[in-house]
Amino acid sequence: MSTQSLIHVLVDTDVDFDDYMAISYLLKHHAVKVEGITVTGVGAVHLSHGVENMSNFLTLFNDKTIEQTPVVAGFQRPLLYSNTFAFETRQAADQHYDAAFPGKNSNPTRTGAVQFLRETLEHANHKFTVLMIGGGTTWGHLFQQARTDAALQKLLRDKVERIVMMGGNLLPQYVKPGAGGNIKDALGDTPYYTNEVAEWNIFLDPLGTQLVFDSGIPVQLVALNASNDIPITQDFVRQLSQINDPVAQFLTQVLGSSTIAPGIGKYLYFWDPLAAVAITDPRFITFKRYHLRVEQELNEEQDTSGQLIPDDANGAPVDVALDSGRGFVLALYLNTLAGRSAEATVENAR
Ligand SMILES: [Ca+2]
Repeated sequence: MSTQSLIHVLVDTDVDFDDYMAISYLLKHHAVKVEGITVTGVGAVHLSHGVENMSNFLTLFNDKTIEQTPVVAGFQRPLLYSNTFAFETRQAADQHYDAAFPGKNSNPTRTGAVQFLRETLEHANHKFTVLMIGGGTTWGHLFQQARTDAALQKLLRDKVERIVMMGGNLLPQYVKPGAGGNIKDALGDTPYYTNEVAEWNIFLDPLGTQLVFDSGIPVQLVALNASNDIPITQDFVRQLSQINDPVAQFLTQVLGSSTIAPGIGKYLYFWDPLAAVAITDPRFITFKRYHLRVEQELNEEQDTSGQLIPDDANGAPVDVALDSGRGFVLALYLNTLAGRSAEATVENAR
């Protein structure tokens, strides 16, 4: 691992509880440089809160360079429809799960994610890996613009090496074992959506994801099929809490908060942090190439919008994560949070 060259990452996040877990991993990893964080208001957090929370979150690392990582506002609404997370979920994210930041980040945040991303690609003399853990809206805008802007199209093809996106699920009719959707899981006893086949990141903006798939850039989709292998357990929270570090302590507070704690060992999984691990160590995850399209049609009675459909004739190539090595992933994650990413090799995890 020490021979691994630096991976330049651009993150797009909806600043949910597991986004903090994913971004912590990247910022703690010796082989990763996070070059910018765009925040989407299409997901857990509302946009203004998300930008402020992510900026202040960076003060936990006690590192001036990390504190200066650009934090940039994206969009308030999806490219298609207006589906949203439950109000309570969004409020908890806005209030950063009542976990305290050490201080206010004095570096100014920015607006205009599309312009920021374009400039960042233009000015860099290296390629980027993109981590999308908040749906496809922000980059979907960029790819949509590129359809009528040849210079932007070329810039994206030249400078973006690959996209790792947390999202989606392949249903049992397509693969064994399959993964069902997770829309109703988050809606309690009175679900206001009928959709049983989609995953939230794609459901919230099916067009955004379709634009990402059609971008021509290699996409690795960290789907529920793989994250279902790694529930977040009490044992994991206990191990995290034993790491004597402000970031690990912050994450422990988040996972212990009143809205998150009830799901530990029950319905919460290693979603976004698994996608972060896919950035540095994709070998812990089994990917299989599919040609996929995203169902765009909304039907309020029997909704399938956001469903991933394998379609060899009309689909775009996507490498879908079907399973993951739970022990390796958790060991690597915890070692990295403890500041030992360089030693956390496959050999040591055995
Ligand atoms: Ca997320």
